[in-house]
Amino acid sequence: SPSPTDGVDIARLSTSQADFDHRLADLLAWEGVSDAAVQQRVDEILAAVKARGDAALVEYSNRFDRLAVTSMAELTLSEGRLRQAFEGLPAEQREALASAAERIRAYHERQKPASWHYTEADGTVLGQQVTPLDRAGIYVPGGKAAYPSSVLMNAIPAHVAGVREIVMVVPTPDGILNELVLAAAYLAGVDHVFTLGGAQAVAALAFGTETVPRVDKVVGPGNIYVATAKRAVFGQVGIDMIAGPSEILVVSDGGTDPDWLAMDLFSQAEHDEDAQALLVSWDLEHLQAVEASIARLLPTLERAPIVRESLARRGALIHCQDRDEAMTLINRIAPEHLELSVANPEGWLPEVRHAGAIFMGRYTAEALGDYCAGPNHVLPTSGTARFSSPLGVYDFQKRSSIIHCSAEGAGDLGKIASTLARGESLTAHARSAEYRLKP
Ligand code: HSO
Ligand code: ZN
Repeated sequence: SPSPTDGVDIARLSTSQADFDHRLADLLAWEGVSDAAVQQRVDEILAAVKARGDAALVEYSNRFDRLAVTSMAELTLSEGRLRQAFEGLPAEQREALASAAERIRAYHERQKPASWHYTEADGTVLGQQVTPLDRAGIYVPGGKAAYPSSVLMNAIPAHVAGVREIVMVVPTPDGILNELVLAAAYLAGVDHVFTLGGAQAVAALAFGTETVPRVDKVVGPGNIYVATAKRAVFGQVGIDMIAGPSEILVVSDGGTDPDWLAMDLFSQAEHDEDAQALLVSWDLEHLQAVEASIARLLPTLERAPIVRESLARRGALIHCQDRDEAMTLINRIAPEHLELSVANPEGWLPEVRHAGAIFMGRYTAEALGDYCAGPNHVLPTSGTARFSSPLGVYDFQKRSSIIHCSAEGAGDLGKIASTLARGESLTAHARSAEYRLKP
């Protein structure tokens, strides 16, 4: 396996190690939300907001965000305030945000599914009608993890889907507003913004209060209180997913500049100490070169302490035998982000079965997708790409089945239905179908 380099604490794995399967499993293991004490606190907060509405929101905001407000009016931002935030940005930031929003919009327009129907020979029409949710709620975290890009990624698909009202909540610890977050909300067409956070914000969205409109689905990432609250309200409202820490798997054929790859790994690792950055290659010298780049570049990072911790906790450089073994690893890991830093990424694509987003070739840094390429950056984490997809327009819509029987069709179907209904001893079903049989 690759040799250790001074100063970089990162696991070095090789598929040839006898305990490789175990080590990989340990590395990938991630415990989701399951803390009894948190659960109890969250249940209390949900119950209080349900029972006392706005008054509970004011109390919790004062307590948890260290505010001194007396009414929900002080926790409500006007559309004018959002516009002011947008217009107050330096031109370069305003233009970058606007171009990103435009590209995200264009991409998601393509996702819009069409309603469809078909007509059978006897005139019966069958189909599916797609309709948007009435209201969507977007949770935006405060503080360190307040990402304006995530506001765009959550709100734009909702808007494209045709959602009538988009309600955003964002905490303001110590009363500090994030101008970029507000500007992004303005650009993305958010209708209402409340400066609320934590489980109380999720409760407000899920149950509604005197001021906060009740939504049909709550989306967006948050801390353990937010995640636990989303889990608890699921069923009364929809939720998107419970996101784990961000991850990247880079597969390199040895032909990409090691500095580029080191920085790609850092770009995920700097999100937080539990983020996961993995590199797979069958080229041992190349792995060693990337490791040297990591050692040299890491001290130059603003967030070096977070990156160092993340690489030590959950990072790895993995040596495999060949391309096929790399492909097996991809599908086993089912990464949130997959970078195929190889000569012919198209040749790999048909075999990639599980990945949230696939970044093709040496030039496609994950960072481009995180901000502005167009596809969504809200992606399935922790191996859930095995069964789920990026956040998209389809998450803000639902489908209704359409059945329109002709007289003739009702006759044919009536016979089948009546036979099956009598088999189930449901005679009202049978007679309802039989009324419509041809004489
Ligand atoms: N990589 C993050 C998204 C993000 N990156 C936001 C920067 N800002 C999760 O996919
Ligand atoms: Zn990122």
